[in-house]
Amino acid sequence: MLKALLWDVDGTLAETERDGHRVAFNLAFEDVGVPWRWDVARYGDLLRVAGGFERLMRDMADRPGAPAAPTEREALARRLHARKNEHYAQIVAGGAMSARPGVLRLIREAAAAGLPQAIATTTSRANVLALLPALLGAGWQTIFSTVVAAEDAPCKKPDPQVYQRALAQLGISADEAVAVEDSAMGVAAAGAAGLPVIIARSVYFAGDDSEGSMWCGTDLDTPPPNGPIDLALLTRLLEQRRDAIR
Ligand code: XBP
Ligand code: MG
Repeated sequence: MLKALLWDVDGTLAETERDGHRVAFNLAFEDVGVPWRWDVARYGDLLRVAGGFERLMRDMADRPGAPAAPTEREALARRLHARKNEHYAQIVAGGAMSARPGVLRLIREAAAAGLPQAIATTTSRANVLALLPALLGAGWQTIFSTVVAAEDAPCKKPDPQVYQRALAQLGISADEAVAVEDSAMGVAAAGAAGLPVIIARSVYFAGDDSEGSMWCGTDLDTPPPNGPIDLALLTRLLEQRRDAIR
């Protein structure tokens, strides 16, 4: 029986990477007075590194203009990351982000059915607290009983820690839940925690393979016969997965 849905945030709920974090990083570069900008393609390459701070450090490793001393480099990355998050909160509060197809429908269907739902993300709690009310209104906290973010699970995806901690808080075993992800890195994290996972591929991960997932589509509103993803289909997918394992 399906007992919970665990939601990834960035790329899954909304196209926050391309239209939120990336734009906010560029505003932070401008604020701090460095001439760097991340275009859509460059940011896509950097997304192979989980975590905004880690992404900055990775980018600086290739930049001749970046500070040479490790302590200075890290201090600059911390400053840029903090500015980025301020801009991100403003962008999101301004209504620039909308939920991806089918996301609000499935969240509401699960809430109406009394199914527990959790957030399991590599981004910070502050970024979750900025995005969720913008997408779902003030009532989002009654829908998501569990929020596990970067501060709670410092080992970032593809490490399974964030999913393991969410499952522990929900008090259920992995095969009773489904994770909703957008990227292969997220699928790896959920899979390593033993969770059945579906993928609604975001723009940056359109080319990722679907290995390890029990369903993969461009979004949750994928038309029949493969979609749309609703609780009835999720329950069927779980049963099929169990039969295949037996
Ligand atoms: C996405 C991430 C995050 C965000 C930026 O996590 O990898 O690093 O890109 O957020 P998920 P921070 O898909 O698990 O939601 O700057 O807070 O890292
Ligand atoms: Mg994601």
